[in-house]
Amino acid sequence: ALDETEIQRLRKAAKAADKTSRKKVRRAQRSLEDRGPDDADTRALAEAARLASEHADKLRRELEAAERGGDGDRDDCASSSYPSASDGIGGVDSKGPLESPGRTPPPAPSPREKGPSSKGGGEGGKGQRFRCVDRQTGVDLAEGLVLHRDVISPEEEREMIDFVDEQCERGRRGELRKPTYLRASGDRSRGNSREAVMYGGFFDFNRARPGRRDLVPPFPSILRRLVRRLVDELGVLPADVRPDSVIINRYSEGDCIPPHVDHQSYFRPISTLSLLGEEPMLIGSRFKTVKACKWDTVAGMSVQCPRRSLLVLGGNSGNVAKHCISACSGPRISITLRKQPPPDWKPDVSELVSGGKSWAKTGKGNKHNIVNNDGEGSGQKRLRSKPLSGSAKRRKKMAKIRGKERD
Ligand SMILES: O=C(O)CCC(=O)C(=O)O
Repeated sequence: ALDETEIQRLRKAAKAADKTSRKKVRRAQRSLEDRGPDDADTRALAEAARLASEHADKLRRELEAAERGGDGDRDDCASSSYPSASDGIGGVDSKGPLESPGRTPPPAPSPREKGPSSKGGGEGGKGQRFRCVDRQTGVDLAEGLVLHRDVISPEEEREMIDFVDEQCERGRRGELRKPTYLRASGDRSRGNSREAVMYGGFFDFNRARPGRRDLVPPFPSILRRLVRRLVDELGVLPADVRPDSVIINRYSEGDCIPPHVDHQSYFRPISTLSLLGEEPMLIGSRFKTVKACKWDTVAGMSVQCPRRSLLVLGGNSGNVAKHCISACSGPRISITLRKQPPPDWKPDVSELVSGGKSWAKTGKGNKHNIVNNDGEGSGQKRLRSKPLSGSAKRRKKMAKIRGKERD
């Protein structure tokens, strides 16, 4: 295992390599736009970008292994670097000059995964892919995981941040129809003040599954534009899994989202766009809690989510592996896009029973640390036999009194 000084050195080197790699990718991308894919300079710059990106990935993996205490090969985890210059806005086709020779073949679609997109992204070969074989099960937890950098421009990111800030501000003032805006609160989320805004369909945090669609507003134009960009223009999300619901999470420093798998009724892939801050997402099958709001993978890997990048979780990464974000080092916004089950979808009866029971037993059925404050909003009876806390009892009593006064 490396000592702290060596880890520091590695951290610095990894950061510098990442910066260099991005610079080279940007130069290659500019050359691609200005001079075209067949130009000799473009090809040279693309090759330089590919090498720099490979080097940065290697250092990042070494750092991750060192930070985990030197047993980096506990699971067989790696990222295969795809040519980032062909990624994102203005990118070339995956068969273009920036193709990396040693890339891994695209994985076979999982049963829940819809067919390949013609332009790439989820299946077609663009973006950065990963591999992380759980030694115990032999399952590649990262199959179907793809990172696409720079899917929006810095200006577009600014516009989205302003939009989210405005919505959160309105939510805090109680101006958004409940339960569009939710904020983590109460015991279960101590130290976690993540805010969430939803469009297109309600996600019932208490039961960790989709709720009624009409409880929250449809996509505003800025999100419709985003979906058009990702599906129609870049093809990084498949057209037949066009997202129709979104949860925007606004994290402050120290906020987190615990390990969870998205409800099985959502179509895969799901995807998450990172804005404002760069944080790692942990993806794995077994986690250990280091302290409140901080996890480490026992079987899994950490994927850095740069600003303006889209992390696509399809295949095993969306269906089998759990994902989480440990306490953020600063503010971060994520826009998680999902295609909901059909409007007539109902949870399985077994899920209703066991979901309710397990929640009552463990008191932590809410994997996301956010408590619905929709009151009667969800239209579904709350499956809860856990004794109410003092403040909940008082709230219930006050609601009863108010109800009587209204009568
Ligand atoms: O913030 C993220 O990137 C992940 C969000 C997420 O996992 C969720 O909303 O379920």
